[in-house]
Amino acid sequence: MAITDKNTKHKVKTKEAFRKAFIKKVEEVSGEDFSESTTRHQYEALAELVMEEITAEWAVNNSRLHKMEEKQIYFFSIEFLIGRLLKAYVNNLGWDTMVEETLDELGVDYEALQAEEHDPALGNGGLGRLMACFLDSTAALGFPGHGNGIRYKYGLFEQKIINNEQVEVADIWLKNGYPFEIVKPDKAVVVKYNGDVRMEEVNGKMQFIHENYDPVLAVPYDIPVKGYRNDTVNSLRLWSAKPVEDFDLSTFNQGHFLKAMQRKSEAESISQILYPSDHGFEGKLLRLKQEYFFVCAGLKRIVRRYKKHNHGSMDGFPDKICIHINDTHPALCVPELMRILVDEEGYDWDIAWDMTIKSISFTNHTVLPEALEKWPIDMVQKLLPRVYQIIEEINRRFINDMNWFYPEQVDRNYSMAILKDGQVHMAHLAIIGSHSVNGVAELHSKILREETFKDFYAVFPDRFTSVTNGVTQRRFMMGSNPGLKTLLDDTIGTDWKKPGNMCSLEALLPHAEDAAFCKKLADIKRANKERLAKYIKETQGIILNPDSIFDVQVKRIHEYKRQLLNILHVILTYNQLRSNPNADIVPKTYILAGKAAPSYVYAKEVIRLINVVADRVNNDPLVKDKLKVVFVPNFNVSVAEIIYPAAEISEQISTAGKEASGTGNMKFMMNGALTLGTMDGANVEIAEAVGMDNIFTFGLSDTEVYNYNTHGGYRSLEVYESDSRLQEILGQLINGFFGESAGFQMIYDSLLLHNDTYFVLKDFAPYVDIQDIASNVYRDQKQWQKMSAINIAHSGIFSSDRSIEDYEKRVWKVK
Ligand code: 73E
Repeated sequence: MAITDKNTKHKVKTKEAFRKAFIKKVEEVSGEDFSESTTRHQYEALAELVMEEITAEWAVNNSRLHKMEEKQIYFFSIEFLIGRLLKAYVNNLGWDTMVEETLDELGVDYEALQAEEHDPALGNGGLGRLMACFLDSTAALGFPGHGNGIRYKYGLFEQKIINNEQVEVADIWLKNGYPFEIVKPDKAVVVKYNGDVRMEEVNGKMQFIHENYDPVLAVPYDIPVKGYRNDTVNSLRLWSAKPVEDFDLSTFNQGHFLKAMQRKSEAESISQILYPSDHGFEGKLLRLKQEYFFVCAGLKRIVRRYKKHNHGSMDGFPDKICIHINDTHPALCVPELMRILVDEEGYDWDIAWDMTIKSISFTNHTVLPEALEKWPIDMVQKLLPRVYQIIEEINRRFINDMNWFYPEQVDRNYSMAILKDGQVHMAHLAIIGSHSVNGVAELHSKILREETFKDFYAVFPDRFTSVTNGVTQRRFMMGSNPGLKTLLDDTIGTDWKKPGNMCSLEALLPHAEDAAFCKKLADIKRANKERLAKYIKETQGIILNPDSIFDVQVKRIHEYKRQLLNILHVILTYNQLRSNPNADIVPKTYILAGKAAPSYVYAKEVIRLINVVADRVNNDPLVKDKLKVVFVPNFNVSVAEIIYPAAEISEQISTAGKEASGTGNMKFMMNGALTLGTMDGANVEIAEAVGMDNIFTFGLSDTEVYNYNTHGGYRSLEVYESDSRLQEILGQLINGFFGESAGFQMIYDSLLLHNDTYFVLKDFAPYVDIQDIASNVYRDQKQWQKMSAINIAHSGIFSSDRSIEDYEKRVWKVK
């Protein structure tokens, strides 16, 4: 599928040409002699050069796309957590050596130059980052696949830790402009909200007229997605909301200045801010507006382009277009595509429905009930009157069909309704309106089939499938761990770097026994640990011991992810060291990071606890170099790229059955960290890949958790009463041990009074045991490095290239 079009115009071909072009560009952007230029100017110059090169290829790709020769995939997602792009572009262009050497010769600090790029935080965590990895892999494999989302003015907040607490600061990422987007005002479209729907008979056919609506302009900004060393350049299209007329002149002229201003800011508010909560569903009107905004604008452009190249007809649309919806946030694609086909294109309902289902596929990302979207019916009805009518009709026909086919199952049929209890159930809409529904890891997909959507599975068994998540090795290993990349090249050759070929890393297996190889692997890890230690010293003033084990848990802060279990174990170790300062323990550094949703009070308490414990432990001379705890503020993609390569233990300790997949687990693994985790999400598949000897697993299984939750039988108080370690630790949470004002009653109550929903106490003893086992293995460095090598060797299946190939085979069938 790789694009082989030879029309691509490469501008910069040699190192000498690059050197000249760079100096010239720096002088252009700065208006100064090169010797006077700042890092900012150098960054802007390199960004411009890269964009000039890529846009030349992009134009060729876009003209191919306009011809509609191949089936196109469109990822509809409310989040795209793309991270910094400059280095990724340079690497994908194959410019890395040229750029590194030239900048070095010119005395330019390439790392500092990259740090000038504001890391766009247009996502909360795994769900948004997955889309960015998928875009990278789609382009690397030469598939035509594009993103469609929102260009938030403010990304996810910046996290500061002040007095041990999370403080949120606005993320003004566009402050200095963004060099990698191209605005296309001529491709703006109108999105209609509110108003009335009227029926009118035209030529014997009923037509639906939407009038008195509030129009908002959606303006597209395109970011190129450059494939790894091939000619593919796909697009990420992000929509920005503007008033239809920049200023409502007629209102203004009538003297209503404030009203005119209000209209403008109401329109702009739609793409103002990313909702900062992953998993929590809020039911806010603005969020619903956002969901319809990028769905409506995205579909409009896709349909326009399709019709333009299909003689004005929508026939054959599902053969050329895949609309892939990332969770339920874009589920309005179902009624919106129906509206276009029925109202605008005049198709009969049944034909339109068939086309819609064939076009749309749906990925579910969570089974947490609090994340399942349900909108109040009256809100949808008022904001999207025509779309709502269509949802009603979809629901009516679905229930009719069900009652016809399964007359004896009226209760079950009703439980699957899209409209019930005064709410629109978005997951039901997404399942009913698409031809493919998948979970993001085997275990998660099983839970979808057997629990969450079991009634749907009974009715549509063929619709359900599973595609395990993956991550792009180009960013999270080759780009962020160049030492490891070079070692792998030197050991097994360079073939493993070809897109789609990462499984050939298995050639590494024989070297896992080789002492010389393992020594090199250990040296690389050591260098990466020192790099992270340097970053932490510079940003937080904390000095780490690079001889200690780096044990890392970085991800959003959530009760089900159980950062609490981690920190309770840290307190245990601290207590042990206090009572026996000379205990023979393997020195350990616990590194945690992650943001909590601003309104998630409990998660913020956990952040405070981690920081309070860190303060206490790090300042106690008794523990010396044996124990350190660091909470790294403002975890984002760029910080992640420094942390993963330095990790030795990857903490993946969610309550079994709760983490749909996890993707951090994969990023750690490909950088040689050993997983210490529960049998949850993709951890299960990591265990399968490396074998139980090369992973540290512990804790309740998903079935045990399920049984406790459905049949009862768990009493956290009993666990507490039988474990003196827990009695001491939980006591310290509320008895002033961590300082007069540092009590943690809320956490204490959740564990004992509210019966510990996430089984932290139940899994505590097995967690302590497995931590001890891991520490003991670490004493045998030969064994540890061997396990690390085996993990790297088996990490190929967790490349997002493999995920995309699975989607292609199981869902989109582009070929
Ligand atoms: O397990 C992760 C998964 O690896 C899951 O929790 C996460 O998606 C990742 C990628 O598949 C996720 N995020 C959300 N739901 N699941 C979510 C929900 C609402 C808003 C924002 C994000």
